Amino acid sequence: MKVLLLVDIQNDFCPGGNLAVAEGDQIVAIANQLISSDLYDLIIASKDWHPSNHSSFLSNSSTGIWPDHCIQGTIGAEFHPDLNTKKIDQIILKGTKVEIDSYSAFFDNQKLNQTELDSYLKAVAKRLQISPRDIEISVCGLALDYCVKASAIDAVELGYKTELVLDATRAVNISPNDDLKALRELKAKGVEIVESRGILAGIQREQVQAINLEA
Ligand code: VGL
Ligand code: ZN
Repeated sequence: MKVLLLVDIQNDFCPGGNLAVAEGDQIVAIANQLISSDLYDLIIASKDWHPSNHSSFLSNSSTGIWPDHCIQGTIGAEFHPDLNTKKIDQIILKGTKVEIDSYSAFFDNQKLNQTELDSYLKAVAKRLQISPRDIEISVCGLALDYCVKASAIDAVELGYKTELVLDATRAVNISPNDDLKALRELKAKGVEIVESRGILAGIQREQVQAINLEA
């Protein structure tokens, strides 16, 4: 079965937001194509969802490194307004604990706690009597060098077949080559790097064949 994981496609990570990622909004149209492709059995979206006193904020803590962002209930924490949210089956909130940050949609940064995502997917696998390896997760969203990377690495380490949709992600790039570093790390961990047109062409080919068979 195929799962689409949309990581943190929220206003604060898009141009104009409090932790804006360059061109972050340009992934929305691609994410929407994937969402409406009918290729996915399950569509899951994570939200960075911080309390206003979160320790990852420069404003709150000497160890904080980020501007205030994705504060629970604010516009900045909402999905980008153009994202097609109608087909999202499950929303995973992360970064909700004051003391600890959570880049991954699966675990916090110290792996002390997990979100409900892994147990949810494992329950689905059990119900379908398939192994985690038969669950294929396509990961896209923001930002490549933080939450997308962490989510994809956890996915592959938890035993899911995992791919990153390269044109449906953008990096913060605090250092110029953080995006390339992230891609290298993902590849080394066994995450496949793909483009949306390859994914979408797959279904187009299948549709063409089906039409030919009917003729
Ligand atoms: C993110 C930094 C802080 C992300 C979240 O979604 O990539 N990055 N919080
Ligand atoms: Zn955050």
